Amino acid sequence: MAVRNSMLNRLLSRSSDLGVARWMSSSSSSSWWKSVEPAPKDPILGVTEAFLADPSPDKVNVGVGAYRDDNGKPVVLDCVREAERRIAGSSFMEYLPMGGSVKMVEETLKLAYGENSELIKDKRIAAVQSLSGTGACRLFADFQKRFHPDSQIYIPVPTWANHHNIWRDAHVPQRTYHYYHPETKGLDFAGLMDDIKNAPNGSFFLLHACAHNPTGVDPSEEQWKEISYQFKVKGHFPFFDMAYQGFASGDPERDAKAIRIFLEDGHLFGIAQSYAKNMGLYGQRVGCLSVLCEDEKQAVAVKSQLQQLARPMYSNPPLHGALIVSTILGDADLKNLWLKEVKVMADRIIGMRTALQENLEKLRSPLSWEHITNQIGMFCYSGMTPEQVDRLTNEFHIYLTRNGRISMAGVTTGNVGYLANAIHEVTKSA
Ligand code: KET
Repeated sequence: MAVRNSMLNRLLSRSSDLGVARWMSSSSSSSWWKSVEPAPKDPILGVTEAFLADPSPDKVNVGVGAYRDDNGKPVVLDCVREAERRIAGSSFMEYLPMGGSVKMVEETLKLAYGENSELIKDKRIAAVQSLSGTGACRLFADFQKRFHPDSQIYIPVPTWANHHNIWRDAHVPQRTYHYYHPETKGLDFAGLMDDIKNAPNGSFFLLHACAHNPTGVDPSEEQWKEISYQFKVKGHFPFFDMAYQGFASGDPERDAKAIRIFLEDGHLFGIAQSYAKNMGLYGQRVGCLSVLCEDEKQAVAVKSQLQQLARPMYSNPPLHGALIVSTILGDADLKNLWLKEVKVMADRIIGMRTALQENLEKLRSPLSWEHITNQIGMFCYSGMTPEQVDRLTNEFHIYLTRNGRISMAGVTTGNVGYLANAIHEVTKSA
């Protein structure tokens, strides 16, 4: 018996040797990924990579939408520091449920749907903790594909570049709708309304809830009402990406206005929320995807399906950021401190808009820069061409995306003069 076993083993090991030899001769050892070309640089995060690699002491990063204080330093909010202090003793390291922290999700829904929302009480909202705003969008895109496999998504022109990647990777075909008017540097409201009307009934639309990225142009309250009305007529499904709640006006409640208008009109919709910007929790990857349903039964079903999408992707979301958020929002004093700190961030940005515009005017720029203060949120969509942006980077070490978007969060008292001068240099003969 022992002899037979050892013979069998020898045979087996020889046959696997032969298998390896055959594989090695048919394909050189480097062949597995031979067809893989380097991916193109990400238009936003690639800018940070280039900035970090530049040794110049003058360099300025106004690329990625990440808040900096007036010394150009990243900020950890005081409310976050205090929450960290309070949870420091916690030794809870277990998995969260697939849908994430129930407490965090509950508090997050109140921010979007309203503190005393009947919909929350009636349990009509299917909601799960997501990997920040990106993860919420992606989970929704996958959900859309699974349950409306033939649907498309209408995306504004322009939009956050990653929206295209997200719905592409979820295999949802993309259509676009008019949004920004390059001449007026404002909203192309007529074009937007036409596209809403001309889309097939029951289309999915991606809307930026506030502080549109990259344009900084939002519809007015009246315009939102008209948009909502037309969505109702057409039976479209609105999906709100709300990555900047609080960054438009300084008040998260005011920044939820568009959502509240759609709520009043009785829409069913989805929302992606993120704490990256408004709580400065960028790297914690904490956010929420919610889908408003007809009733509790539907919400239970939808939530279970969202969880089923999450399970094979990342199983369950991370704990720490969720704990920070629920600690802050679950405590009246900490929540008030957060609201004050959001306002400080938004106000600093608004101040920098004025400073940048005034500096350009002082330089007697032949162009109008009024749009810098008309636009809101983290970004200024400057109107500079990709070639002008290249000159800013190559000659002045100023880093921004090639669509001319300036992250106002990276502008400071110390660099605004340098930035204005460089912008003037590359645009004055335009
Ligand atoms: N939506 C929009 C509109 C958005 O601008 C961002 C981030 C996100 C979602 C995702 O953020 P998250 O960190 O996943 O919660 N925008 C900035 C950073 C990035 O590109 O990832 C940016 O535009 O610079």
